[in-house]
Amino acid sequence: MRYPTRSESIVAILAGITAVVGSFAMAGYTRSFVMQPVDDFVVNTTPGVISQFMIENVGQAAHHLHRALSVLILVGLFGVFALGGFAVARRFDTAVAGIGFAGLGSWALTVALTGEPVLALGSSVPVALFTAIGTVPQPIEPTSSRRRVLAASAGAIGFVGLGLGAGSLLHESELEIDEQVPGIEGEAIEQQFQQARNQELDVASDELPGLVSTIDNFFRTSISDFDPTIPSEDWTLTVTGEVGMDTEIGYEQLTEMPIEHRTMTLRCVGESLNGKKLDTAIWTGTPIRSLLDSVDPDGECGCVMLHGEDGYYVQFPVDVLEDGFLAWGMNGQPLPRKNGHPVRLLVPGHWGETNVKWIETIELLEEPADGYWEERGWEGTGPVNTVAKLWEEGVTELSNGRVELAGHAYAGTRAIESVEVSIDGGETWNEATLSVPLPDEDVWRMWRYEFEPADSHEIVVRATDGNGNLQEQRRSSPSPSGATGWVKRTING
Ligand SMILES: Nc1nc2c(c(=O)[nH]1)N[C@H]1C(S)=C(S)[C@@H](COP(=O)(O)O)O[C@H]1N2
Ligand SMILES: [Mo]
Repeated sequence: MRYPTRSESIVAILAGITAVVGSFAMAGYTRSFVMQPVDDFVVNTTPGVISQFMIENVGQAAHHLHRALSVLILVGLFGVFALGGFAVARRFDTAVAGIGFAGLGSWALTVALTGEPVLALGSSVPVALFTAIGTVPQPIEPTSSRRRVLAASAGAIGFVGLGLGAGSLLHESELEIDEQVPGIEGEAIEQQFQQARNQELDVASDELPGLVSTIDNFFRTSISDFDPTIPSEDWTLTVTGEVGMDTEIGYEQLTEMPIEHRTMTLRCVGESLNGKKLDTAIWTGTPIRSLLDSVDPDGECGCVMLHGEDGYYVQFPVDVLEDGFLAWGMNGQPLPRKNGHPVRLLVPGHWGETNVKWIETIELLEEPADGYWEERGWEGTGPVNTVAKLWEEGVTELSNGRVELAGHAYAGTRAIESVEVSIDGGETWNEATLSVPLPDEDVWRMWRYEFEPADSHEIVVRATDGNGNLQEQRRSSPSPSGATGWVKRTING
């Protein structure tokens, strides 16, 4: 054995890069892309303390870090196959053996990772090609060796450009949802939209969401960067575990059940106090209760583990699940992929993590067990904390010189009773105007307050829930069980 030469190393890296791009060209940014299992592995094996730190301090940019690391790992793995190919070619003195080794090896690796034998050609062909480039007999003159590396680099750059283009263009339509979905149109949902529009507070800012968030703006929290693509005809929900016999329901059966539209708010336990992982949509679906008829809720622990097709799982009491809702429509559209297409669970009043997307299994448990986030130190399966938000876009200087403050407040099924605003750092408090509550049991309300500014103001907002409990004043971080404290914002007059 000898160390690879510098030009061999460069060609191997190029092989690695083009292999990842080739897989992307074949699969797009789907769960068949070779990056998915590696990225999920990186994310899932990151210790809880680190992911908690990243979620709270780095935020969205942290995603670029794990993506970059995943690509790096893959470039390394495929590169090693190319280097192995060079070694095999030397050992047996034939390029074909080396090319075969590198090509077959990287094909097998890709199939093992993705389970897609045909799409795996996307990564293995480039590795074989670059191994071929690297195994043609070394020219005697160093300049021509350099020229070869240059040509390989130019080829790789061209390949990367084409591959990235193909990957994003060719698979665009696969990622779109082109399905007829029962019950999402009609009078009932129109009326619900109309009511939400009518009851929205009239605020000066047009950036501030109304009572219903748009699908594009609705936050997304998912353990995987890669949303599952599940055609609704392939979807089933299985109830299993301590239930005697497993039951299974398909999409058609589900959507034949009584259809309801529910306006519901979701909030992620991981968001900062004044964060934006709080949104509301009008969901179309059916209550889950009748599906659980055959289930004995008084089993040993009275708890269930729910599983999503992306490998996500969360555990909470059956009693809580019984009030749940299975949704296949969102704002009059088929449920989008990012929000759980074709079917997700919605649990009234509980933290976002209980609302399993791409739901596939309900497992009745003998004993309680930790869900995905609980294994990582969170305690986010209970009812949400009360919060009144004052986002950046909620502060507007009006043309008459007054300042308008507006925002949203949420307390799950306890509902919002009142919102108070202080413009003097909490010395004195004023009642904000609230939007008329929507009839649904788990929705936010909008609030608005206007004042005459003088110098600078420390604004503080706080909500009281329907039980008469004031929002917790003590500040705490999102982990483990949701941020507490009152939102403050300084305004310079
Ligand atoms: N299958 C699955 N369901 C999931 C998650 C996930 O990663 N996978 N994330 C949960 C979390 S932590 C939250 S806050 C909500 C977010 O729902 P949204 O992405 O539709 O806003 O989905 C929950 N359901
Ligand atoms: Mo969450």
